[in-house]
Amino acid sequence: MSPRLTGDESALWQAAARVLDANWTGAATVPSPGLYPHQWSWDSAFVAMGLARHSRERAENELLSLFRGQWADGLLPHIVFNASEARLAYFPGPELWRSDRQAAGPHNVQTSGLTHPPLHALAALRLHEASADAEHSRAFLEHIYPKLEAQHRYIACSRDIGGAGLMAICHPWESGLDNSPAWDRPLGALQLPPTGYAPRRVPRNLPTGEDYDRYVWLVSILRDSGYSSAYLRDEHPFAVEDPLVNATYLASTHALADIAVAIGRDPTPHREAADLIHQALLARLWDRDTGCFRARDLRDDRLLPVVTISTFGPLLDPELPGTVVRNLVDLMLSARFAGAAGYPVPSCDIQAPAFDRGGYWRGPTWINTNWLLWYGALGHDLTVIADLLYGSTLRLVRQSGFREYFDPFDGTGRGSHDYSWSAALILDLLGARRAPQAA
Ligand code: 2M8
Repeated sequence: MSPRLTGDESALWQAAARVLDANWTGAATVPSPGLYPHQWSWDSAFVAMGLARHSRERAENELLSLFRGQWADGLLPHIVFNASEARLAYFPGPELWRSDRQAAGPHNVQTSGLTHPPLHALAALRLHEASADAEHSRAFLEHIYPKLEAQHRYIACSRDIGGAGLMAICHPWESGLDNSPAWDRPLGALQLPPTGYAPRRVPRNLPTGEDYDRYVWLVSILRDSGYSSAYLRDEHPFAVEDPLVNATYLASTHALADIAVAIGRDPTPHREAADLIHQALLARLWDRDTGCFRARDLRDDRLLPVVTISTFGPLLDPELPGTVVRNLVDLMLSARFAGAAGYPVPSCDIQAPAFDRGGYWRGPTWINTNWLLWYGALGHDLTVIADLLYGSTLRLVRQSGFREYFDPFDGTGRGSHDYSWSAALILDLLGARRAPQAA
């Protein structure tokens, strides 16, 4: 394979790098300047992986800026607010979360009180793998390792609500797949008091109204508990184990073990934790009857009915049994997903009643989920699947630009323009095949 980019790939590379340069605030990268003007957690993990191939220094700063918001108990918040942005630039802003009034909240920065899929150890490891300066890279790993360990300790201590080793999310926003139809049932079961919690008009298009009331109410009761782990475990009405979230948790736990090896620490505790997550994914979220992974609602101990893009997350598990891998590949290629979508992979089963080709996380194709499946497929030597995902992802941005999400049938771009993770992950995809080194 040629180490050089083709002319067309170079143009794409430069366009992606321009998006990241424009979205850089001096300390971190905003997902999109108009719609999301602060720092989001899993966005920054994806962005750091792209920056690793463009500007190594910024890649490190991206992660360190995010960890400035880490709470004393290890919680890595899903939003770190940029104080220089207008108070109303994004709803909900710091006033909903009140992190500055929490004993464990960080001192110099305001944050949300939820977390996000924990991809950060994997991002740190990929920075290391893409680095040309081994000594500098190891020093960075030494610096970030305790922060990553604290993040994973928080998840193990406060989010293993089901008691089997998996991470529970306590709000749809924690999944990153905010409006996924998978959450319709647990959200619908909430008994909201008769008050409107969210403004009727939020400064964005989707989702609005009733969804937002439920989202904001969930935050307010969590905040009123003081973000207490005991409250989360025993009382909070939304607690779900999601396959994609747990697959990122597993991939990052393996990455923590690899980082430990790289800096001369003992990887054993992380390998043991990874084994527990691997076992629990299969025991609790694999639905043998229908051959797919589903999210489990911990409040009624049932698997949720809708099959979404999350079902493919466990491809990130290097030890996933061959029969399970084959089931997932068949499902991915079937008319429920890639087989009927010109621009795979749709974020929801096309044949599900809730599928909506333009609905936020309810059907469109996203670059980050394509990237996760591509990365997982490579781990299982599924080169045909990896090539399909690589090609269809590049085709989306060539046709429609670095949009937030895309129509899975005709590739039309939707949501914000110049979206950071869409650009960053294109750099990573191109770089993985024909890497120019980061500056
Ligand atoms: C979306 O989530 C935020 C809430 O956190 C929102 O809807 O306002 C999701 O797409 C999420 O995955 C993403 O991290 C965030 C910023 O890009 O936007």
